[in-house]
This record gives sequence, structure tokens and C-alpha cells, in this order.
Amino acid sequence: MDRRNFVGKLSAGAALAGLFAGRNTFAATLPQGAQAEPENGGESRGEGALKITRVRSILTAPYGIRLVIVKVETSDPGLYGLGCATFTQRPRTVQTAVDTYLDPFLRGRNPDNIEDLWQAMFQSSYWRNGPVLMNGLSGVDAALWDIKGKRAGMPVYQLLGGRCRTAVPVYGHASGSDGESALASVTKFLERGYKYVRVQVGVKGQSAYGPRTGDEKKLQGHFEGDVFEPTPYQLAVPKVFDYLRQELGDEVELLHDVHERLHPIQAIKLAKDLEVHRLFFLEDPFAPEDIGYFKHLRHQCATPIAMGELFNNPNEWVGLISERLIDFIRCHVSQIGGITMGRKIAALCDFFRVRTAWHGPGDTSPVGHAANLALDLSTWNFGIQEGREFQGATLDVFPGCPEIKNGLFHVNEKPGLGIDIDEKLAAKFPIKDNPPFDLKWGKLRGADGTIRRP
Ligand code: GCO
Ligand code: MG
Repeated sequence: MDRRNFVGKLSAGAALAGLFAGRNTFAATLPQGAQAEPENGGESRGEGALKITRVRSILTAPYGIRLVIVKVETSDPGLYGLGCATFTQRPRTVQTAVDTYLDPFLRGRNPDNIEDLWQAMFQSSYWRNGPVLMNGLSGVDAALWDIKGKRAGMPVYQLLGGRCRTAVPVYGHASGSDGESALASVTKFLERGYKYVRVQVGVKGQSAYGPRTGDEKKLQGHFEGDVFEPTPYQLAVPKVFDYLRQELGDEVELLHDVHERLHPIQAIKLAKDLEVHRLFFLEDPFAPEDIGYFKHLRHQCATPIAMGELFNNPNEWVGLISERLIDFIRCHVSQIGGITMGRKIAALCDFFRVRTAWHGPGDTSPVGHAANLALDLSTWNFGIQEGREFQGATLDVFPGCPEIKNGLFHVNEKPGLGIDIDEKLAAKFPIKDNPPFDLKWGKLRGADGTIRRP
């Protein structure tokens, strides 16, 4: 077709926009009926199209942990979406990413085009994939899914393919510094209906991840901090699990988080020692910087492995999944790109029989838990969900907050993510810039003062 004939087939609007606006001559190759896009990035179609009017962060700490929520407002009064963007150790950086950069970038765009907006946000900073920008982007992403669900009159899990299960199994967080105390802690969860319990092991005089032993040594002076030595911890864990399996039998599913605290070869030995106890999974045996060790671990034992809460670059998970080196993907959904990236990862995992176990500690906000649950309900290859029992003021700050009953997370059937925020109440729980939980990182040291991994 010669150029004149082709242009003749275009709508007048497209031809005029393309040829006379003096900018986008490529518009002349648009198919019949398509319109050239407006200057603002191309997402707004027509006068009546829904537009994003404002994107802003809301910082709140109703249970002491600093949470970052993103609210995306639209030109339809009262229609907005919420997403979790919590990077609790550095909340002000995410606040800046959202309020200073994403808000002006997104205003005027159509919230319907989630994938396109995701890619636009992602590419817009040129440098990408870090926790600050990914949390900001993820907060917007989940908010856009929330808006789409509200527009469709459906919960987000319906938009993702519908239910694969009636409710979402959650694991409880038990701990102890010896067999007896760990058993007492696990039993409390079993009595409340939990079938899965993660058990963290304390070591006297040390700051292990998970439990509080109460007698932790502190270094003073130049190298002040909490003491952690890997070997006593490595030796203590199998003893506690020996006792638990002996007392509890095989019914309960037991889990453990190494929290990247061992030297890699010690983690391999621990995984081998625990193999006999058939863990549901062993989490973060290595740091993200040491993922090359997974193939060595895989060749030596069949303890199921979970990994991923610190990941935010696809290069960190694609190989581990496609080479079948892990059994559970455990990303923090607001670290990786929100629901949009979560569903892509879940689909990738499906082909390699890897199951999902999205990160869900206290520094995933209730809004983030609602996003996790939308994925959990609609993912066939779901494995387990980490959860938290929200209580008191948190339930009032976040109406619709997911609740755990009998070891299961239930979601409400409201359109979107089914969760809201009472901003006036949220403002009564301002974040602190020096809370003890968030600032302990970077202060963990060996007995000689050497900095340890968190
Ligand atoms: C987990 C995690 C968390 C992290 C926390 C860091 O498995 O739940 O390891 O507890 O330590 O999210 O802020
Ligand atoms: Mg963990």
C-alpha cells in the first residue's frame, strides 16, 4: 500500500495528530480506528476517561512498625485505590519516591492500564530495581488493582483468575531457647488451630533472629551492638527440632528461618541435619549475595528451601526457579513490583513446581496482606502464607483488615482489595524516626565486634 492510500485509511484524528502536530509521525502507521495518543504519555483516551488526580503516601504506625501506604485518587470522586509500599527501615525514602516523583509522573493518566503504567514507572527512573523505587511502584500497582476491582465490582482475586481455595493457610511464629520452651510456644499455636508453625531458636547470651532470650550480650564502646555468633546457633537448632518432632510427631508442619545468618557451608550442614525432620521449609539459608550456593545445597539434601524476601531484581529469582533450586518463592510483594509482578512470578513458578510463600511479617501492612491474599487465593501453586494477627487500633485504622481464624486467613468479598484506611485515625499513630525494631539492623556483631548479616 502506498503512503497516500494508507494515510487515507486512517481516521482523520489520527492523521491530523500524527502528520500536523509535528511530533509523532509514527502515528501515521496506526491501524484504522486507532487514535494518536495525547502528549501526557498516551494513556488518556477521550474526554470521559478516568484519570489519576493524585498519588500520595500515608505513613502510619498503629502497632509500632512504620508502614507506608500509597493512595491513588481518581477523577471519579470517591474512587481511589490503596497499596502497600512499606520499606520499614527507610520509610522516608519511599515517601519521597511516591510524593515527589510518582505523583507528578502519574497525574492525568488512565488508571486502567496497569501493565503499561507499571512499565512506564519502572523505566522512568532509568536506574531501577532497588527497594525504594520498587516499593513506591508496588504501592501504586496494588492501588491500581484495587481501583480496577472496585470498578469491576469484584475482589481482586477474581480479576486474577478466581479462587483456587476457600481460605489461606498461615503459619504461626513460635520460638524457644530449648526444646521445652519451643514446644510450649508451638503448642499455643496448635491449640488455636494452626497446622504450620515456624520455630526460631534462641541462644543464651546472643541476639538470634526471632526469639528474645532476655539475656543477650551487648557490645559497648566503639563497636556497640548485639552479639551473634553463628556456630552456637547452628548447633542449637537441630537439638530443638529433634525434641519437637519427638514430642509432636509428624502431624504438624514445622518451618525455620535462617535469616542469612550462617556461613554458607554451615547452612548446608544445618539443612542436612534437619532433613530427617521433614521441614515444610528452611528459609533464607543464604544471603541474596550468595545464591550461587543453592546448587551445592540442592545436590546434598532434600530439605525444602524457601528464598526471596530480600529480592527485587528478576535476575535474583529467575535462575533459582528455572533451575529448580528452591521449593518456595518468598518475595516481599512490595519489593518486587506488587501484584503485577507477583502474578508473573507465580506463573513462572508454576512451570517448575515451585510454590508461593509470600513474605508477610509485621512490616507488610494490612493493605499488603490483602494484596498477598489476592495472589494466594488465585494461585494454584500456592504453598503457605506468613501472617500476623492484627489487633486493636490496627483493625480500626484499616477497616476490612484480613483476620486469621483457626490458622487460616479469610478475605472479605468487597470489591478491590477489600481494605480501607481511616486517615484521621492513622494520623494519630505517627511514625517515629527512631523506633527500636527498625534501627537494630546494622548493629549485629560477632563477639569480636565484626558486623554480621541481619
Ligand atoms: C520473615 C522476615 C522478617 C524480616 C523483616 C525485616 O521471614 O518474616 O525475615 O521478619 O526480618 O521483615 O524488616
Ligand atoms: Mg524471613
